[in-house]
Amino acid sequence: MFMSQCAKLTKLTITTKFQQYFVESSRLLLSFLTNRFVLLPQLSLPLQCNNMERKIIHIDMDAFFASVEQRDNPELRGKPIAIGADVERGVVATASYEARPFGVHSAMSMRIAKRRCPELIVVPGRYHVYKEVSRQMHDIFHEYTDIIEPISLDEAFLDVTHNKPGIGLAVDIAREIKAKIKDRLHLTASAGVSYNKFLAKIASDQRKPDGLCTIHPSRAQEFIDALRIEKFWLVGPKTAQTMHRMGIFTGADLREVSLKHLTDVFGKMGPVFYNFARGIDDRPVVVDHERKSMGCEHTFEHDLYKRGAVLIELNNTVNELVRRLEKHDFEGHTLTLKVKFHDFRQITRSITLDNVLRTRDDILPLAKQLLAQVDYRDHPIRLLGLSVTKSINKETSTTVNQWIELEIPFTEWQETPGE
Ligand code: DCP
Ligand code: MG
Repeated sequence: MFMSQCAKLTKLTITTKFQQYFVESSRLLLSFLTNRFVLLPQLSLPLQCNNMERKIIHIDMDAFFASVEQRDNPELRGKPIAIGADVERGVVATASYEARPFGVHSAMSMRIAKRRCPELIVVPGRYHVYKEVSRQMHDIFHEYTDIIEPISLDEAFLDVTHNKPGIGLAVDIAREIKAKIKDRLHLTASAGVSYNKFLAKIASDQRKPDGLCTIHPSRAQEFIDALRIEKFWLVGPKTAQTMHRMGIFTGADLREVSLKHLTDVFGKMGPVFYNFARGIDDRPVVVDHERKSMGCEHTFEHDLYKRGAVLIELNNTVNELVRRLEKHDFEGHTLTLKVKFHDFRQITRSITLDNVLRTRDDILPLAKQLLAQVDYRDHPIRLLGLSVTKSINKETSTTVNQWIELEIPFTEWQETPGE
């Protein structure tokens, strides 16, 4: 009953004193009676229910690709290894825990990784194997729930509020899942347990590797207050820098900032951060969350107009795109280049092929072809983006291998959570 009351309140636009009084009394009453709504935002803001009834688990495998390689090749065990191509422009997909103290990590150039760790063993990736392991992990998850949202090959959210074996405590399910992954797959996973996705995701990262961490509703606010802002989901290095400039270093600092201020600075992410600081994240665990496109984009510090510089950035963008495609096991048939010029004018160019686009060799030559269609001599480039789209829009596409111009919603490309 209180939940539905609260849902109604969410829709209220509070304009009169009477309404304010009514809402404030309801808030206090709800809070008093149920002790569940203590985190409701202040009156002047859109009210949101903080549903603490759900039981969410986030599972994230430890050093996934590297652990699979060490499992399958005993000679690699206990050694610093990096997965990726050992070529001039190779990039580290992931590093074993033995390599990490040297400062070797995902997305780093292999050249730098080898400089940091001269003993590093570079192992080429075997994606079909990782995909199979991922499938086996999902078989284990399905023993508990069918409400599973995969985030990448090695990561997923599970809603176990109503679970198949009827286990009361989510932490017991997480413990069982970890044990089954160890017994059957000979790999370790870390698990986070809480009442929403935001907190479960943070929890799984707390005690890596082989970790298990629960954030109980009664301790959530205390936990978030102490959390460093870099650890917040969706706070990447750039956002963290901006927050530092605003004097925000912890969750407690973030909670001090008004919704208006956060929205002014971070746009539509403002309310998200505002709610995260209060432990509020009512997004459901979404089954069959089928991605239609994946991409990445970069805004440059200085606008680019020299061909050499543009090509280098295009190459970097391709590398990053390929890493994302690998991580999420995603492939498609359409490649789209987005260019934003110094005057914020934006164009997109796309090409669609019969064969799938997945590797650097598939994508780089096409990206160069698309760039050749763009005249930037008198219009320096502010931003470059590339995306791969799964299915082609039959109405806008022309025949295979022909240029098409598409309006792709590039904002959809932003990576999720901590990726
Ligand atoms: N991956 C990738 N490129 C990246 C990041 C990751 O190809 N930039 C791949 C390799 C990882 C896998 O995705 O093994 C899972 O990514 P995670 O971020 O979960 O990293 P790991 O599982 O390797 O390590 P951790 O123990 O920190 O989760
Ligand atoms: Mg992982």
